[in-house]
Amino acid sequence: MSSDSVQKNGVTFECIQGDITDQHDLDVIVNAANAELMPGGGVAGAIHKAAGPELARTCESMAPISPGKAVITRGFELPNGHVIHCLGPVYGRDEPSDELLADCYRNAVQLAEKEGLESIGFPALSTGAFGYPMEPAAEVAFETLLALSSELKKVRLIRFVLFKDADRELHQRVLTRLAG
Ligand code: AR6
Repeated sequence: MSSDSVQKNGVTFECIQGDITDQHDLDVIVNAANAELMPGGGVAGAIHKAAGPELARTCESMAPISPGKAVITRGFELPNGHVIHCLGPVYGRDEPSDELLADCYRNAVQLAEKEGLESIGFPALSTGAFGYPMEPAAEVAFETLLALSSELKKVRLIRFVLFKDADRELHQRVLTRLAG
């Protein structure tokens, strides 16, 4: 466990620097998907590449999804049993963007909870190609998940996996402030 982890209502929150496709100890990872649930770039490209072509075939029948929504599939060749695909808001286009981003985090964790999964990994949804500024996005993410933590019975670990160390530091700072 990271020394920087935060406990809230029996749920551990942690922020690490790393690659979302390389989280071998997590039951489920979250994809920053596009509406068509197809590979694309960024997180979605990396997840589809690691999962293999069966993931896109499975996703085909579930698409399209709208901003704020989440759907679950198997993980195929990923080290994780499942993937939850979320469509984040495009910043400046899908409004209200903060509520739609909060919906993503809430829907993803509730889906994990419903499936009885204990550990979940998130990338910073919408903060890449979709242009959502990192700090307000982190505030929405942690406000939503910290508030939801008292309702969780199965999910015990929520990990944020940030590509850049500066993004990990920012998330850690926001998490510590909001959890305090
Ligand atoms: N692991 C962890 N974080 C990553 C990784 C990775 N392997 N790769 C990128 N990031 P994005 P979005 C970070 O663009 O903004 C795609 O093309 C990245 O630095 O993946 O929700 C889809 O097809 C950024 O901070 O997701 C969609 O069309 C964050 O993850 C669209 O982009 C999210 O970046 C979705 O855009």
